Amino acid sequence: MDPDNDRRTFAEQGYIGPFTLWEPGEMAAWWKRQRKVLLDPEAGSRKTFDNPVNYDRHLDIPGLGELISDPRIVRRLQALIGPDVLCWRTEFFPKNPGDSGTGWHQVEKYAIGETSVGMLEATEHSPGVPMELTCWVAFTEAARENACMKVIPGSHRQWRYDEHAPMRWNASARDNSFFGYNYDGIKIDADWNPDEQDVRHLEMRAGQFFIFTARTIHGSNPNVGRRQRMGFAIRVVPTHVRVYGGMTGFDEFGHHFDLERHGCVLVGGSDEYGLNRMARHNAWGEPFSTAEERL
Ligand SMILES: O=C(O)CCC(=O)C(=O)O
Ligand SMILES: [Fe+2]
Repeated sequence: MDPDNDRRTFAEQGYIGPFTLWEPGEMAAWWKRQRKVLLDPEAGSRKTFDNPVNYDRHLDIPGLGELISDPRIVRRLQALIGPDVLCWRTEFFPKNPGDSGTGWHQVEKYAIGETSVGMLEATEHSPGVPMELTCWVAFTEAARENACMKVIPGSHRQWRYDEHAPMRWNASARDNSFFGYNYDGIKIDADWNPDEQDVRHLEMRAGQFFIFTARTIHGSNPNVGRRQRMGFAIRVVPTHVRVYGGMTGFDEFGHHFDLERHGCVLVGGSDEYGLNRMARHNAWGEPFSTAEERL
């Protein structure tokens, strides 16, 4: 791994990777074990959110809590946003055969949902350094026919969508939608459409990951194949970012998410800012560790 090279590539494209974390067989065995816990009602009862989309299961599923501070992931995140890294959210992204793709979208402060208030607020600004990153891990293979991710390299430099414009959730919206949110309606220039020749399809084997800023316009292909695709997004910020500032909950996907038990996990470095409520151990009382502590 060459941090300078990662930074150069990221500056140009708005993402880096894919990289290999595990070989497909290893990932398949690991994911099988995690899925068992995911489906276990006892683990479910320890969930931080009462939520239909399985946000933040790293807070109660030990294997996911370990994954988020895997040094091979965290060192790459640190190359792009500095040594002190908080995981503020994880999300599962399943696509079953027949599911539509995820429509193109672009965000940074995560003002998604019924409000136009961002969930993230940077307290410092350094040119060229993003205030958020996502590491998207392929828990299964994600090929062209089964909903691999797609990006527009370099699109992080220009806003094409106004993430602060309010959007209504529509459960039955499918095409061009982000799980019921239609970003087409919040395009800054309604006539702008991505050029197919600028699109990069990121096919990944099970066990690979890529890292991007959500400012890079991204989405995924429909699943016209026969196998489920499962992605897992690890969302991180540098410690100077305030997460869910002043919010006690939020409404998304027709659901109310109560933040009472939410905490950020330090996955690298240290937190000199103390801006955020922290989760120091998982729902079973086991401590989280940073990438450095694991090396
Ligand atoms: O997995 C997908 O289809 C969408 C993922 C996504 O938009 C994200 O991770 O921000
Ligand atoms: Fe996204």
